[in-house]
Amino acid sequence: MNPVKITADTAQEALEKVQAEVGSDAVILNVRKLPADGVKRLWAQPQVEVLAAPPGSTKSQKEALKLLADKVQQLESELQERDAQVRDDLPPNIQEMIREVRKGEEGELLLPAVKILQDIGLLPQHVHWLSSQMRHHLGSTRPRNLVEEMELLREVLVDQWGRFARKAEKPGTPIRVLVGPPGTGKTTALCKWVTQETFLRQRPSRVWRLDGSHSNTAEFLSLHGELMQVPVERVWVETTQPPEDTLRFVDLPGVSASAEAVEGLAVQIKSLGDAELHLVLNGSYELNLLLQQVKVFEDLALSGIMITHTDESEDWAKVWNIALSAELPVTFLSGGQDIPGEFQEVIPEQLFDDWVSSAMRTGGKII
Ligand SMILES: Nc1nc2c(ncn2[C@@H]2O[C@H](COP(=O)(O)OP(=O)(O)OP(=O)(O)O)[C@@H](O)[C@H]2O)c(=O)[nH]1
Ligand SMILES: [Mg+2]
Repeated sequence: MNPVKITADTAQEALEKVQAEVGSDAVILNVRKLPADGVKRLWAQPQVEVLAAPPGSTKSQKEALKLLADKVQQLESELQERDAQVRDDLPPNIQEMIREVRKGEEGELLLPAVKILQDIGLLPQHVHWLSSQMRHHLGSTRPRNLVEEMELLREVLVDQWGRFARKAEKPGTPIRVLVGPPGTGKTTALCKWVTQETFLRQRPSRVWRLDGSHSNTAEFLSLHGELMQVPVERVWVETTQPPEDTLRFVDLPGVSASAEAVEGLAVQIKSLGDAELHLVLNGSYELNLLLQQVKVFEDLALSGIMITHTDESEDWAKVWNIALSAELPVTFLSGGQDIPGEFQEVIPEQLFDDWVSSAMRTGGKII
């Protein structure tokens, strides 16, 4: 039954009429004073108008409200779609401005732990990637505190590191070749590596000190080989290869970080057969320069990156930024000229802990 409008001279009379017409459990929807119209206004009292409905009809009102809410929602989403469409039609520079503003909004939504990594040197492009990874990992559950958030962040970064390592892994025992720009410490790192394999792991090794676009003058490598009783050859002969269990290392002179030089190097490396390539970078250089070098050398299908000169610069944010930008694991950190000296295999969990704790010690930015 639809609501009924009842008019009476007094409120009491109106209520009696409502009870008579709609029933004793009628629901009063509205009451208002109704002024008399025309000349009647001069003598007549204002009347009372009551809008009443039977109890069941309030349900249909609720339903109507729900329908209305649904309709509003539908209109809102239609408007949003139209908004996106309009944005797509905007000139590219305006679209870019909108994206910039949105980027700022995202920045404000960074999880506190991600914000900390940003403050201690993680590059913006990795901050954005990490934020979306964290959101994906978290779903609707949020860590209860900063420590839990940090633990999750560590897990996400370590997982990613593992993915890089698996992707770059070569089956069997490929030849280990150290490449990179001139003077970054390739031969020194190779000496340290061979020393560890020979003395710590007791594995037989053989080294090739080969010439490249210019001659390999690292006489100290041959001397070091003699000391360790590891053969160091000057010429690569495919037919006289050592037994399967022997580790094979190749030392090449540095090449400049240009596409042409790297192409020449690629041809030489191809002639060696199955090789695992490690790019050796001087960690005391500026991050931007190192990332440029990575860009040029990554055409070689690298397996990992070694960072030297950690005795001069201990910057763990730089190591993470290089690994995440190159999408490769940093395999070893080498510090100092002495052999065996400092030469450590990188464990990403440890690298994360060192990064955070060294930043806490220095109390701020470390880049
Ligand atoms: N302080 C410091 N010096 C290093 C380190 N690694 C190498 N060096 C020094 O840097 C110089 C060049 O080292 P090499 O190992 O010959 O460098 P390389 O990359 O083989 O050089 P090329 O073969 O000529 O491209 C030498 O004087 C080394 O003693 C390091 O980690 N720290
Ligand atoms: Mg060398």
